[in-house]
Amino acid sequence: MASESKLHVVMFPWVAFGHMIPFLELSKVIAQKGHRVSFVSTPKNIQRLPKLPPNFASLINLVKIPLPLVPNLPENAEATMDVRTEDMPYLKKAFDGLEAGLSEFLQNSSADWIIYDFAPHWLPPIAAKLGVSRAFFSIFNAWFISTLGPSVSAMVDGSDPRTAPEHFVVPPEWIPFPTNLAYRHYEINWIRSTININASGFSDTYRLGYVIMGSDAIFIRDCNELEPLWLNLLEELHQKPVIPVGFMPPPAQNYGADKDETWVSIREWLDGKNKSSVVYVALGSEATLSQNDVTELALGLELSGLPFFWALRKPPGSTKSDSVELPQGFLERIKGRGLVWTSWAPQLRILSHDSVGGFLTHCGWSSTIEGLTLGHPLIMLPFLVDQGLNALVLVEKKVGREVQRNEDGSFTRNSVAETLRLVMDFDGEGRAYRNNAKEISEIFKDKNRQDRYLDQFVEYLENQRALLQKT
Ligand SMILES: *[C@@H]1O[C@H](CO)[C@@H](O)[C@H](O)[C@H]1NC(C)=O
Ligand SMILES: *[C@@H]1O[C@H](CO)[C@@H](O)[C@H](O)[C@H]1NC(C)=O
Ligand SMILES: CC(=O)N[C@H]1CO[C@H](CO)[C@@H](O)[C@@H]1O
Repeated sequence: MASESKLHVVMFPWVAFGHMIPFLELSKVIAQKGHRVSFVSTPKNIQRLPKLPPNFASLINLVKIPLPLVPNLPENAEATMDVRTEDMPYLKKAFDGLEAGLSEFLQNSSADWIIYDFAPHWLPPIAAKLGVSRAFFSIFNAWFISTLGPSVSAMVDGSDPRTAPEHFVVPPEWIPFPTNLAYRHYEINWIRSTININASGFSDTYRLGYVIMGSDAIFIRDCNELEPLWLNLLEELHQKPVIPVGFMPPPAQNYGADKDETWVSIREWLDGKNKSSVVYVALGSEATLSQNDVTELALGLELSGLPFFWALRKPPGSTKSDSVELPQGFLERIKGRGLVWTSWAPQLRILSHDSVGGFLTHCGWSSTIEGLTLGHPLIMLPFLVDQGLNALVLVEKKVGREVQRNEDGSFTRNSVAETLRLVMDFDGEGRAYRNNAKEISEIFKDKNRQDRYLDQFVEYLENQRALLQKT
């Protein structure tokens, strides 16, 4: 490619590792096609990113902009993993303070494109004034974004009665095709935290609506082979081109090094188990489980009689006084059969081990993609906004079962154990889930198809920019 047609693309993710990692993966895709990338975040976040392979080091410029201090935000907190759920609004407020630093950077960078996340509602007008093309990159799928509001103006305005939290218990009426996608009553508080204005001064839907409104395009981690109606709907609702980038299945190098000490000890444990017998249990890094949740989940795993590997990290920013405890005697009773792992766990490595045969997951979109890429049936236990909707779609696709919750949202050890047994059964229902998960994994791991999405995405960046520069 001629050097004058090289693009300079600026990437600006929200400060959560679940967002920064897919933004970084997308940066590599752009850089691989010979374009220049500036990846912008705060110093401590840049420092904690996985190391770039040497061939990318000169193509991806890691740009550090210091996070301003705001009252109530714990010292040194720069990412969601550093703060408790209730402190999240202060992190968003600090994030908004990156405006001055990023503007200065953009003024000086002669960027062609800036690709950003849902949070920086102030950014599109700044970029537009500088003549930089703009896109929102959604790490969430099309059904979640489409159900948040009938239009960008409704999302920004917030006064449309159809977008009041109570209305989300039935499928939104702006969805023109039959669907069962709606929040359960106990999930209303999850959606409330997305819709309500918070200490950051803006609701998440306001942020998202504004960001989409000011964008030239929406890039999204989704693809036509799974649920095509929602991608078309998203385009219609928001009147913006929607370009799916595919699932971006995790690359092999993310599986961790073979000789890595953590992995070696986990692998040895897994090697001692029968094929497809182990349940991998991980509920994501964002949800804060209550003491009751942890107790019932633990006792449910115990009751199931199944071998399990439980990646159980302390909730973000937790102190000794608010940390949760495993039931008394639990660790001794499950010794040999189950393993509770309290530090970082190489999820992809574990999921790809032969002994693992099922995934007890919160149904976050990234984890869902990882589980299904490896063809595992799912035991679903959602905890946050988009996760409940993901579970509904996955239940309909019969790739697993959701743990039944009571009306108040609590769940019991018995419902955990029963769901585990049904999904992990080698015969009957379990066999069907396993086969369906294997079948659907073909879409996720079809490298040609997924590469085609990424090629088309980069072509879009190139062609649109060329068009804009001509006019
Ligand atoms: C702008 O770019 C010039 C030349 O690369 C550099 O010397 C200057 O420090 C930059 N200013 C800012 C604010 O980044
Ligand atoms: C593996 O399966 C066999 C046959 O069902 C069983 O006897 C054995 O105890 C299992 N091994 C482990 C480690 O669970
Ligand atoms: C500081 C503040 O306003 N926090 C609120 C943010 O939103 C959640 C969910 O609606 C409330 O529970 C908090 O009190």
